[in-house]
Amino acid sequence: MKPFKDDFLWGGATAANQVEGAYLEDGKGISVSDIITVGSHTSPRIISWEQEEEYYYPSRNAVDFYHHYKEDIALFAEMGFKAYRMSVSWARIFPNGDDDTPNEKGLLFYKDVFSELKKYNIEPVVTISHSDIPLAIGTKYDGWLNKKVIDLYVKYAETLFRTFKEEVRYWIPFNEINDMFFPLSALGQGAIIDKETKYFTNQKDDVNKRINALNNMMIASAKAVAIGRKINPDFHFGTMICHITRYPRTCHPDDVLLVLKNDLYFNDTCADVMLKGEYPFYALKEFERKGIQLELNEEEKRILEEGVCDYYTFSYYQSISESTLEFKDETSGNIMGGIKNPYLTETQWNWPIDPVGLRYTLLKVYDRYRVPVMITENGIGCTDELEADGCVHDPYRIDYLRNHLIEMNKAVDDGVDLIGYMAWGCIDLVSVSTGEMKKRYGFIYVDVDDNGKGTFKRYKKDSFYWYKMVIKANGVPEDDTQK
Ligand code: BGP
Repeated sequence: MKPFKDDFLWGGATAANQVEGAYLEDGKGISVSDIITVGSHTSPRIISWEQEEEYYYPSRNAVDFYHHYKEDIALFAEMGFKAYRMSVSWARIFPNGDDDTPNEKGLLFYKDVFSELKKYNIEPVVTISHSDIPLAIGTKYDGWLNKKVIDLYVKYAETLFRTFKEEVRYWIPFNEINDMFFPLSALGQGAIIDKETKYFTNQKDDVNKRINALNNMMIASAKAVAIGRKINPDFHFGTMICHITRYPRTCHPDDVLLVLKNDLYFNDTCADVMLKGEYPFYALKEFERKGIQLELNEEEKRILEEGVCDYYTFSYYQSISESTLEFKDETSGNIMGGIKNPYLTETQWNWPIDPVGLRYTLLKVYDRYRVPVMITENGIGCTDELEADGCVHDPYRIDYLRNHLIEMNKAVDDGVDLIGYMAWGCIDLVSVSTGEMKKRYGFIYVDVDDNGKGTFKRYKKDSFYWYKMVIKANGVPEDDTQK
């Protein structure tokens, strides 16, 4: 493998609601993620509007990063991380979303996290909103449906920009903003509350509301970007797209067309708006066909044009196959599944494993946008076994990562300007789709189970040593079997 750029940002990624815990500590308000129960691969998570005590709410404790951050960051540093992608919990800074002044203790926590990262020269890559909205924004304002929330977000973002002007250079306004194309994200991302919805994975849906909420999020992002650039011209702002790489299941022209249209609509609409500054024609047409009335005035169009991002980031877990023809076998996946692809294997959670799809995606997005690209999520969720001697042997994770890094390297050789790679869930964390702990992504094992029971002690997995070696070599070495 050819080495990556000298300043390549090797690192890992997490999100506040999946690692921090301490959900009411030091003045934090309740977030939407705090009312969603644990589920499993086969039983859906419940949105518990009354917050019944018999349920377990995994985000409330998560892996207690709030009290372990020094130890965790020291472990990231031991692996040689150059960057750490994390998110700020909005409700830690503005507990109700609309408070007059920010919660100083919340700001102090992140100040401490950033100074700990600085100690080890780890560059923070900060997501401003990663499925972690104060619940009050949902109950009081109807979430992102309400244009007043644009100003609440901008105030929150501006508070972060001013407070952490020196500490943070890389910002991501929203995690996987295009998830809003899927009903699953109405509550978690959009804070759209419908009390008739019980199951997180089966939300009562109104596409018109969801797309307008998304529109407001993109306006808020553009406003924040423009303000941020004035505060510090060295800030970088990245779109963050959940890229569901799609293949036609057959070469029937109808299948090829279906995939092209879905790729444009679901994968490219938001990045087009956030990097090119206007809605693409194909999305406007699709909104019209779906009967969506987009509330976007001339002033807001100008805001979108002025607040464009400057780098492209995306999550990549798998590809899916689609067809207009009947196929019975299905697979699962991040946000959505597809038809089984006979050329691919799958994870325990039935997500297809497709390293070549990562190279394909990198080529596609770089060709389309011609801005630096960062992979901000990639990884495999598996059950791990903690042995009596404190070891975790996870060759399956090493295989997944190795194969993806090899393809990523080929994409760089193809000419893609790739600036960083953040392995998702570099420390075990709560799964979004199932709420489980046993769906583990980390290089670091955390001893806590699906019901929050355990010592919360950290253990290094075999993949910890492997990733350390990869970072040191600035790529996967020829013989990567040595510790
Ligand atoms: C992405 C989210 C992450 C993360 C990941 C893995 O969509 O941005 O927060 O959770 O998916 O998904 P899961 O947790 O369901 O395994």
